[in-house]
Amino acid sequence: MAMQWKSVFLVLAVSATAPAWAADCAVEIEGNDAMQFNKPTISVPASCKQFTVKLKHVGKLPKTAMGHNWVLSKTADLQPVANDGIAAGAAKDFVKEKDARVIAHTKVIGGGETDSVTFSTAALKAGEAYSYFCSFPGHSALMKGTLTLAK
Ligand SMILES: [Cu+2]
Repeated sequence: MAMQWKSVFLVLAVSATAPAWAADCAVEIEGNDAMQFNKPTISVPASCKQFTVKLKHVGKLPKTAMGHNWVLSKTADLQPVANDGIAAGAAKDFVKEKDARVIAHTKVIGGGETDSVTFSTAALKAGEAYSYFCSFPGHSALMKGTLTLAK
């Protein structure tokens, strides 16, 4: 009997620390060994002050061979940001240092690893076209999607 009451208390405690709105202000996206993301679009609810993207590499290859990151910019900036990222190199996670065009980015991860990034939605405008992509050399042609600020 005592054990049951403890379980009830634990459930209540966990619920209290995870408000219902949190699920809508976060998304998980997977990258794999076939150089693919598992989502073509991400919609950010306008009610979120902050938004979290959790990147999970579900493959097995190391980050030196099949590394993935998640980089967000305006769609018009995707190619130049990706080009500058390649020039920046692996030590900088293939993102140019202090690149103002980059709204948010994770680090580069390998198979079995995860990383996440939280950014302020104040950086996003309704009606603007945003794209996310992997800036590992050669990946952005396949690994990309669109992000929009929803109503
Ligand atoms: Cu990649």
